[in-house]
Amino acid sequence: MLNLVLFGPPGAGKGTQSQKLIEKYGLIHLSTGDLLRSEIAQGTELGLEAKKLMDHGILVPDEVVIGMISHKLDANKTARGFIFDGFPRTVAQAEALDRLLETKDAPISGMIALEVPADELERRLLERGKDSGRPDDANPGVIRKRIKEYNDKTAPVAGYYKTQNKFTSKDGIGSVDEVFEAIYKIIGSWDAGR
Ligand code: B4P
Repeated sequence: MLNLVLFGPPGAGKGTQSQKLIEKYGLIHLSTGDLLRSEIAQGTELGLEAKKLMDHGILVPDEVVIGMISHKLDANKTARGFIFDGFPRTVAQAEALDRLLETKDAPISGMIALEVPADELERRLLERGKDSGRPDDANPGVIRKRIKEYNDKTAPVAGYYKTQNKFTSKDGIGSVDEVFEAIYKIIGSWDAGR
């Protein structure tokens, strides 16, 4: 089973690369951002609460996203593996994910972190905001808040996987295909080492 955590700041290319990885490996894509936006679109109570935070670039509470992921893991018991995109975003989420996967005897294979400088992140997200309809992509102040949330609360998650020897970092600058090729090689090196 391949269980990949795709990591990086907002706009690093996690969602973009996830689409290519799904095609290549037939994995189930679990994006907490997409799951939350689906709750918002359906107008659920969870979605309404999440929207208030997301529109300001603030992380939603750990228990909300952990509950969503747990539900999705249970609903996909026969999956070949998962891409975790935008999750875990805090150390508490990372610990909860390990506990959930322990019960399924299917640990995280590795984390790949995409490194992109803040000015390029802002440029990409504002560009996407022109037609994505996402309020959090349209406002430079909200984008900077998201990057600050990442630096304060999410960046320490890398250390969590480093202590487990599961962390690999990759430059996220370059064409989408060039970044994908590099990710593909990293995953291949895990297979070779096992
Ligand atoms: P997400 O939906 O996860 O949003 P994101 O980080 O902005 O997306 P992503 O990083 O995947 O975008 P990508 O680079 O692919 O989260 C949104 C919000 O939901 C959060 O702020 C938070 O409030 C909440 N949330 C989600 N998960 C949570 C959790 N676990 N805990 C708490 N709160 C949570 O794409 C960006 C743009 O860059 C695209 O337009 C793309 O075309 C472009 N791009 C990608 N690769 C490129 C490349 N190589 N070159 C040039 N452009 C590129």
